[in-house]
Amino acid sequence: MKNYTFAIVGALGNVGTEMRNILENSNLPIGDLVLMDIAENAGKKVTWRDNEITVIESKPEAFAGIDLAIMSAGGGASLQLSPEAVKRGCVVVDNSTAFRMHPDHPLVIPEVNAEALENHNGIIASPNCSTIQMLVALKPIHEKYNIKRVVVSTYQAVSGSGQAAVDELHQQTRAFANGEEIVANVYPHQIAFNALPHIDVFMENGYTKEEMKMIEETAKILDPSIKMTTTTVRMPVVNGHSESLNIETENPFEIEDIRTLMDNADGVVLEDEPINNIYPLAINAAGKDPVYVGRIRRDFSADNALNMWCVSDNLRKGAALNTIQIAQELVQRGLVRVK
Ligand code: 3JN
Repeated sequence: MKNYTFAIVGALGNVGTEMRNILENSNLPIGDLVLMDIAENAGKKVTWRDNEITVIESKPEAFAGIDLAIMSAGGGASLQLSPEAVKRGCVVVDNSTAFRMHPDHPLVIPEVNAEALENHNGIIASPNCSTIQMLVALKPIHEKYNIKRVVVSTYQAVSGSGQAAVDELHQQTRAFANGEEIVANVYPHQIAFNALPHIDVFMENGYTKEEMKMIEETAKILDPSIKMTTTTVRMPVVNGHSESLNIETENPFEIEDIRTLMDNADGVVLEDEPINNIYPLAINAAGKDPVYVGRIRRDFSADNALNMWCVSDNLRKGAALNTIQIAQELVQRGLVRVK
């Protein structure tokens, strides 16, 4: 098999670091790995598979000779750099909002809609972390029972806001324990010992942008006829997003069959023995690949309805791992080429 030159853009960020870790043990045919980041980080050295790699600045010319770039550099950088990369023959898998809702670019979760990759134009978008874990769990239920409506509440980890937020949670927790003043910089309020119903900016319709991302991305990836409402909440958890999903289907189901579906679903691990205190937990999901599902039970307040609890590492399946799985699909399907 041909060996490809890969690049990670945003290689020193939270997600870029996960990308490097995952690629270290992947079986992707990587000839060379190029690491790019902002100008201030150029020249830094990183060890990868026993080699020392010098980080270079992410700029248009840097993409010459690269076959596939996985990018987690933020929406602005991606908007500017991705078309330049494609011009130079590089396929881009992008983790930001920049191209997610653009009709020309596929938005892909390999377990859900890998076939959307077939007609890519050089740029493939990876969804928001909260969308990814939810749709990995919803896809098998939708296929068999036709989902009509979903009510979602998220409990999101601070790592979704970057390393500064992780540091702030630790700092505030220490300050609290020491009886010192608590200072909030990253969020508008204290995050330690609190829950903030506010992720990303507020929109005119009263939803946050994070909430609207989940709704719009679900329509593009799974089915625009699914009705959905969302509340996204930031929790004092370092890593691992949790979600409460209330699901109504068109067709009647046995709850035991939902459990079987989840047990057999691609990318899902069922953890559902409440009698033994076994259900998905963020602290157990952190550092792992699967989407964990549990607390599956009938919602007696509506016809054909159920509740479940869904947890995954937001930096792995929610970001780095999904982009790398997309890269794997592209390699397997012979799609590492720009038309
Ligand atoms: O807050 C979270 O838990 C998820 C954060 C997502 C995020 C944060 C900054 C920029 C995104 C995203 O992936 O939707 C972006 C972006 O893509 O622009």
